[in-house]
Amino acid sequence: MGGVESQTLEHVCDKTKSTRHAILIDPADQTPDTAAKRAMAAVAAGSKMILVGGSSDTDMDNVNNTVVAIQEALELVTWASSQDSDFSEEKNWKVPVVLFPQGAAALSPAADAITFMMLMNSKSPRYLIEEQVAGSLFIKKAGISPLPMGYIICEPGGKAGEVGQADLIRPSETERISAYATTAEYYGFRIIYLEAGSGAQTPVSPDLIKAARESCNLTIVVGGGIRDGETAKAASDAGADWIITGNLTESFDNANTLQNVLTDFISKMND
Ligand code: 1GP
Repeated sequence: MGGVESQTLEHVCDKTKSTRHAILIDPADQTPDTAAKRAMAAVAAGSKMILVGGSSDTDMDNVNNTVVAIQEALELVTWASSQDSDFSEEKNWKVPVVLFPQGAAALSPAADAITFMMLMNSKSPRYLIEEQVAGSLFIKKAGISPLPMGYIICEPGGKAGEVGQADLIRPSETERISAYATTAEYYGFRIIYLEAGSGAQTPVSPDLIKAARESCNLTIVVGGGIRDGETAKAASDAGADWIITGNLTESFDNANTLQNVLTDFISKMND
């Protein structure tokens, strides 16, 4: 494991930062070019990670083409800004591009890292261990950094819950989420991702986030149905370290509009 790999894990698990925002780009929903434009707008707004993945219709081709397009755009703008006399670390464009895969058949060697996850409340061995075993040697060969993560799907769960055959966590099941968070820590995972499902009508409840926060020292990622800064702030106050938005990012075609929306989102989230 080289220095570059562990840098992404350090970046993601950096506890000195206030809650950070990341976007999720689904390669099945947009062309690589549009994905790259949206990623640039998000980074300009202050997003600190780009996740690439989806629950269905992703494959090696569309995932790789999307990751490559985003990496090229980031490299170009990083180089351009380093030529600028105002260049400072605060304006650092090189945020990690991280795979958030549906399985072993949708990976890209061009990614910096991968959420190497166990869908902890899946009823299927496929999502608990089999896809991970199937993808492990590809990940090793490509030199992609694995980010050890417990993925926990809460109600309503959406497509991720259906595809992953999850035994969903209900909003009142605080003890259950505490047990999952504790188990994730005991397994040596560094991150847990509390997922309500993309496009969820209700996001993961602050009570569940708080219960997870009080049960472990892991980095907590929260996503699914978060569309505004106020909702993100409630999740942040409850203990989330990262807020992910997918649909929100994909609802704007104009890069400037998207940048303004996300700038406002991040500012309200950290208010
Ligand atoms: C899905 O949590 C993410 O895995 C993002 O959800 O598309 O609802 O923002 P949204």
